[in-house]
Amino acid sequence: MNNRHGCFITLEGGEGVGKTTNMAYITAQLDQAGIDWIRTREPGGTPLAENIRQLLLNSGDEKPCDTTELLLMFAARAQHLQQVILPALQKGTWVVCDRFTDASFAYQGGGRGQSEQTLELLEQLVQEGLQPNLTLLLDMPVELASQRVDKRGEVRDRFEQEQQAFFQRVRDAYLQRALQHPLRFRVVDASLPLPQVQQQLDEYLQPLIENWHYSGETP
Ligand code: Z5A
Repeated sequence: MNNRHGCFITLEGGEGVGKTTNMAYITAQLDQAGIDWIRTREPGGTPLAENIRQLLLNSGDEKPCDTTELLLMFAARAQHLQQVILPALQKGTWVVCDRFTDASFAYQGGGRGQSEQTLELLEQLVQEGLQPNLTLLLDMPVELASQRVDKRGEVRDRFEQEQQAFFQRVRDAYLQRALQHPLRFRVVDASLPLPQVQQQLDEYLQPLIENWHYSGETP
């Protein structure tokens, strides 16, 4: 039984920046390093939270108002934290999560205009101070990311149907978050070919892995 807490890694970025694609690369690196990990996502990660995800992404005729959307995001997060993330970290398992609270600051804050104070209040209520050890922000111009989503050819969900100006505000809010939290955030140029994106991910991931192996400390 491991008596150390696992590391909590989050992947962030606008639509189509390559979070799903690169998640597999990150977990392969953890496998290579002999680290136990789970992969999860937000909104979602438990049966209840996945139901909330469905309400959020495909709400049908009744569109949630902005406050409903915000509260549902944090309701799903509270469940996900209690049921999945915290138990895993406490067992010494690393958690790699596709989006977390920075997405709420970017989408509900930057995108929809919810105030930073409201977001911070909910963050404190739900997380009680817990923060990721490392947040990898995949960043690229909005237009290029949108072209990648188009190429994928899937039906667009409620968020993906937003206009370019919305995604530009989301991108700006993410970059602002990275400036506000320089110790935790690493910004990755996601517009580059995949091998070069993964080279950057390695640069940020390996120190965390080495630190875990050699010092026995979670930074
Ligand atoms: N949301 C929110 O509002 N508030 C919150 O608090 C949270 C979430 C947690 C669902 O998220 C929505 O919830 C999200 C924000 C909101 N909506 N949006 N937009 P999601 O993560 O499930 O949905 P998503 O952001 O739309 O993810 P995605 O569309 O699956 O994109 P991705 O995972 O970042 O990209 P990908 O599928 O890995 O890559 C896109 C395509 O590009 C694909 O065909 C790849 O093969 C290709 N690709 C990837 N990397 C490259 C490189 N380097 N070169 C060339 N092509 C590449």
